[in-house]
Amino acid sequence: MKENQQSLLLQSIPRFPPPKGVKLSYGTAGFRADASLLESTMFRVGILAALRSLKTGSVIGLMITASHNQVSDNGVKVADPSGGMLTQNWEPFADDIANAPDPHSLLQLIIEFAKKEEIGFEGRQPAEVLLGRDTRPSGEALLDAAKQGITSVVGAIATDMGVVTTPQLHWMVRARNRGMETSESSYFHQLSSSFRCLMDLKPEERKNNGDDDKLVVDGADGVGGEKLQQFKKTLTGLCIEVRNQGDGMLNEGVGADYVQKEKVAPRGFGPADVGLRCASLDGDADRLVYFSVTSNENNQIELVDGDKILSLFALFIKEQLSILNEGEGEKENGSYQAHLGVVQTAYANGASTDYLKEMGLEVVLTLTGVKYLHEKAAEFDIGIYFEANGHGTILFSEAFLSWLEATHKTLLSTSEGSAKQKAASRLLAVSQLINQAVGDALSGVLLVEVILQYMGWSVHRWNELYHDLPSRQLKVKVVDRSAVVTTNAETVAVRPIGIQEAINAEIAKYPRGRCFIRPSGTEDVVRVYAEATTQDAADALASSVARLVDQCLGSGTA
Ligand code: G16
Repeated sequence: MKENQQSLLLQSIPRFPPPKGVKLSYGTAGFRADASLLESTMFRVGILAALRSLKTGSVIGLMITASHNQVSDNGVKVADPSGGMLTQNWEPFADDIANAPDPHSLLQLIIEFAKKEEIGFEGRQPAEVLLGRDTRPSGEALLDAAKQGITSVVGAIATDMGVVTTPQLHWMVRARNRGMETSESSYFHQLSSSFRCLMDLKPEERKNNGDDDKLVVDGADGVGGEKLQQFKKTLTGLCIEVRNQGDGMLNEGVGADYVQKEKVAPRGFGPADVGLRCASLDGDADRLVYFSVTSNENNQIELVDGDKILSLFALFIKEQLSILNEGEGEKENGSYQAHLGVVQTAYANGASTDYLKEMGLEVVLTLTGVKYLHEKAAEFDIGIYFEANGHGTILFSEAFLSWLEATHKTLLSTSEGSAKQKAASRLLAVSQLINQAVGDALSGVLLVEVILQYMGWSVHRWNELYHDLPSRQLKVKVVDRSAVVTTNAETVAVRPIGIQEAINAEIAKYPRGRCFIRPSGTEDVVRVYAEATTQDAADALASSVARLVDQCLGSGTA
């Protein structure tokens, strides 16, 4: 590293001292903590993002958000050149620099890492980082810290994309690195034109789904609500009412995380909405769940979670693939047996996994965190991944897309208007509509809506695909959540020693009981998930295991 680079870093590093006595870790989705603790982390992640840009010769993204967490928290996620999450190989470096205690040790870490990664500081192309933030009040100051980190790498450019959803920023990074327009209007244009294309390809006879025409969306009082309100004006063929657009407290009794975990309607929804088709976004609009209010009392809902969204998408894609493959021997551009697979986590409802397997699909389980699911889904020609919490998307391989484009072109000239040509058009439109970089609630809403119209289904019909096993999720505040260590895709706790045996003894009391614990990577808690044949049994199993965790690791009050 040249002297001018070292002295630039040495000038700026002391302006952002790390908070004392705090150990941060690049968890499930980047760094997350109380916003007051994060200035130095933002600055340091800014440096990391600029180094990643130099290393890859591409534009990198830095998103300031704490997604579903309370408004006083904030965080940062880094997007790699593909628009996906930061490569996991760099996470240990992120942890090291976030926790380096003084300017000298931080500089040393950067010098050594740059040497190990062979990062040239004098390349022809300067580093460039696209920055985005959600609506949290702490975002602006943290953005400034991140910019200062980026520009302490010689020549690096920090491009502020303003207040955006997390998936928008990931989309912009991907678009930019593919030589496409990165503006918000081009993002909206891509979504609305592919949505229109899918709407135009709806079978005539299936146009009425029996639901009220209107979709009511809970915007979590975050950036997603704001953006949807703006975007819906450009959409035709869909009537959307957005509530919780930002006047109330972010994520407080609203949002996909609240609706999915508590299984109740969010703030602003009530008896007048019974039976309506509703959806809820999370704080940075990378998660989506559907619901309908079922009862005037206690805000009860019928929840249609990420597992059901996955099932709906899988059904639709499978149907289009089988139309395309009809008529052996007369395939255009040679045959292509697309390898379709789905990816879930241990939180997936057991009934959903059974259903997907019955459909003949290959189902893979990974650790919690889209970075793991995304990686697995990318191994398929078409990989559909969803967490039960509503975070997911559909990935199309380049090889499959090239074949599909060529096939579509041939079909247009030989049999325009045929079922096969329409199926190819639909699949191409889905690959444009659904965010290829990361789970995206806005594009997810549009795809769900168009598939429901295609199937002629109401939200209730969709929910009837299979019946969820009753489940309950709880969180337990503990002294040190890293004391919980898991294996087998987080279904078995190997530490604290003996806790899994105690959990097994509880599970054995309930027919079809299933339960696991894992440390959260975004909140300072241990999560408990339980499933059983009745809601009372799932609740009882979750509570008894939460008590075990509390006795073992917490304050002993749960
Ligand atoms: C993030 C991750 C998700 C994960 C969720 C909860 O979501 O992107 O993959 O499921 O955190 O993680 P944990 O259980 O480790 O706290 P978001 O929407 O908060 O960014």
